[in-house]
Amino acid sequence: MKYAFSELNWIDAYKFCETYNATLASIDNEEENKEIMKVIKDTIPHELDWWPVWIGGYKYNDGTTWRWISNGEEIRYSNWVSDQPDNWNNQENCLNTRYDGQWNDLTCTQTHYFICQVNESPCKCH
Ligand SMILES: [Ca+2]
Repeated sequence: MKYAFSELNWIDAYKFCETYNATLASIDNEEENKEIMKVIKDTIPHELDWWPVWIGGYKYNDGTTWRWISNGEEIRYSNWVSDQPDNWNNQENCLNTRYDGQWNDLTCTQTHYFICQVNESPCKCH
């Protein structure tokens, strides 16, 4: 299950999700990307197609690898805008998606809507 919430910076959005035993949403395939687009369309007020929405991707310390905060795994499926990620001003380390389902890297301190993901299973039994 995925839910959208109001505007926070990336790390505060992550902490907010955690207080509900959730995490910032991850996207592993096109189907899940469409699911996130639907959550955005259904729940987040928007005026422009590029309205950013935080999801759970972040750039790892090596400066190039992107990972999901939900499980620490490297991002495999991606749907970047054609000229992204551009690491604009050398400070864009957090992942957002948009109304049109395309991704961009942005500065983590920006405040945006965000999407929490509640895991189906109550425990990760490993
Ligand atoms: Ca960017």
